[in-house]
Amino acid sequence: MTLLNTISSPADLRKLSISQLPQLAQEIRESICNQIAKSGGHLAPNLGVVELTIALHYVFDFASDRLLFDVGHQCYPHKLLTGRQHMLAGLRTSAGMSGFPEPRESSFDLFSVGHAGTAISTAVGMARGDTLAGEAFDPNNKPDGRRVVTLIGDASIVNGVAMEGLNGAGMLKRQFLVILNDNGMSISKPQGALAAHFDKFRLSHRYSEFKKSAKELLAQLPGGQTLKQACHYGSEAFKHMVNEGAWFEHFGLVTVGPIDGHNFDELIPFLREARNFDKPMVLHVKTVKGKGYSFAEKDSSTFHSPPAFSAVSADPDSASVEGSKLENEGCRVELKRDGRSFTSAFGEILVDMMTHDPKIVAATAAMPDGTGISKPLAKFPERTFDTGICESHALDMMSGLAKTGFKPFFAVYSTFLQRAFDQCFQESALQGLPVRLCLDRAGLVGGDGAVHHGFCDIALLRVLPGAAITAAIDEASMKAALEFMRTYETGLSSCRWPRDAVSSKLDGKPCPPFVLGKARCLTPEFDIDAPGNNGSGVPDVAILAFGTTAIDALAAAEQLGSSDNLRVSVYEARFAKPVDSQLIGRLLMRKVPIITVEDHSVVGGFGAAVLQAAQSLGLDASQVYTLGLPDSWIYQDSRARQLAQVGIDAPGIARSARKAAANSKPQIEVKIAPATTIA
Ligand SMILES: Cc1ncc(C[n+]2csc(CCOP(=O)(O)OP(=O)(O)O)c2C)c(N)n1
Repeated sequence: MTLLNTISSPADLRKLSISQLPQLAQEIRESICNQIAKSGGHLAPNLGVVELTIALHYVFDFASDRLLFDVGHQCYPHKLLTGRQHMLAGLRTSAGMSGFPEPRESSFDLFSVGHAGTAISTAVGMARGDTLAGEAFDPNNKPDGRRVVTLIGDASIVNGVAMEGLNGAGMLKRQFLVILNDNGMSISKPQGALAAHFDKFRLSHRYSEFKKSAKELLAQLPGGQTLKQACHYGSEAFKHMVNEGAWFEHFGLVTVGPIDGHNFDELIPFLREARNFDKPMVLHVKTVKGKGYSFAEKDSSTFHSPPAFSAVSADPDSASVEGSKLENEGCRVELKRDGRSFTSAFGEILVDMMTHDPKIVAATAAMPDGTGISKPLAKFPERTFDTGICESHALDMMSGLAKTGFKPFFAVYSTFLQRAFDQCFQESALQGLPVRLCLDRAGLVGGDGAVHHGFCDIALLRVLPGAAITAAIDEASMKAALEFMRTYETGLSSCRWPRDAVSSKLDGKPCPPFVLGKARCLTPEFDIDAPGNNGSGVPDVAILAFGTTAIDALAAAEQLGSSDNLRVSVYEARFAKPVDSQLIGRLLMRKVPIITVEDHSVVGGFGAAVLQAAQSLGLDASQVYTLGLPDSWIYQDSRARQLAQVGIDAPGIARSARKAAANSKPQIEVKIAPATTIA
């Protein structure tokens, strides 16, 4: 029986002695490491906060106190301590635990989160709520009242939303603890002036002196004395513990530390004092990202959120060393990857474009590897920018670059573009400035689940006058779309692609250039626009697919052709704005039912645009069927299972096409209007 097995709630943890906690930390690390090796998941961030999380649950009672995680990718130890060990084996699948805080799983998780910067503000809200409800901790009147703690990383705290949170936190007149988990890393190297400031601070003598003397200083505190009392009495100990002049003090937050986040003998006494401090405070904790697993410590970027991996012996003759420890001398780690990703293809295409066009500039907001921008960053460092977790700033900066005549490409996950929507509207679209958005992880993202799906970028961008919204279906079409965007100078443009491998299905087939508002037929035998096609090639159903669902639609069409003898035409829609109204008009006038498919919400997406086009053409919009993400949340699972769940994989599209063909009105002879007469 391990110590971890004895813990079904934090109350069990508090029965352990402090001297048992290092062993518990070791067991938690091993469980997490072994699981992530099988399923993938956030490794380095979780290994770095094991002691900190144990100490927090040891000192606070989060059955009543409030614990809010920022980003939330470091919540695995918390989940293991709050009754969810049995869910670890199903990590990031529908059968197990989400990789982010998830209130559906446990009342110990207060918000579903995955976007950086939010925790301080939600914590301020809960602190204010608890105070209004008379439930807040008050040293004199309610010593058992609720405390509020928020845990945020050094790269997330520079985010504008976090700054707004700090600005609000400094106004609180009650206990409020912000723990700054400073590991000196974002996913890759943190960016910006504040990161440089933290960096200097870490290396200062003050820190090491402080570390040496922290225990001694604590010992000087008279027994049972709180920080507040210490402050009041102005003891020497407190003066040393408080980092006077710290940056956060300007927000009105007392700043303490930094302290060693892996040392229980420091953490627990500090947290006990902080627990009773009745003013807003930042406790600066220094941790090592990936702590305890040498591969992750040495390369915390790769091991931030690796896919499944195995540790194999460097000596090919010896057996695999996969096992509980995952770490034997001389072994190396192999990550399990599935083929060439869109991300990788994008990085190479952009480097090529930048080589030929010196006006192109590129940016990422803290995701150089995740978006493929690390390639241009290495080749063209003077024209490629990493803004840190500052999406709004990045978009505005790109608008500024566009204003000075450059051609900005901003690579961002679809889900994080949401942070910069206002800037898309005002600084780019309204000015007619051509900022190009390269949207990675658009659509269902798999294991990261609801907090990361790129489900609404089309809906957001469609409302912006002048925007050109495209999607890629494979590497060739990505290249063509990006080239179109390079020359689209009149407004904002975007191209989206999923977290997936690029398909090779159309390799070797010519990929025509993107022309504004024009779809491409992928099934020439049933192309309604084919010259001389006056009936024989008219399909039973047309599938207009936006993005990679076109590849699945092709598979569905092939299947329906052989199993049901149905003639299905498939179009790579290419543009969600403007949609190909002429094509829509010609199909509907011939009574060909249209199925739209997109890896995006059906609300406000590509299908909605097709419906609107049909309606404004005065045609029968009831023959347009929209497939996409339903108006409900999709939780963590593999991307393939998520696509099947919502019916936009090949079998799902085939089912819908069969139904649409069965429902369609009998074909009647109609006079086809020449394409040019359709508005
Ligand atoms: C708004 C937003 N942009 C980007 C990300 C992607 N992201 C996830 S974790 C992370 C780095 C966070 O660094 P830090 O806060 O220091 O925590 P650590 O991972 O080092 O523990 C980034 C950029 C995000 N979650 N939210």
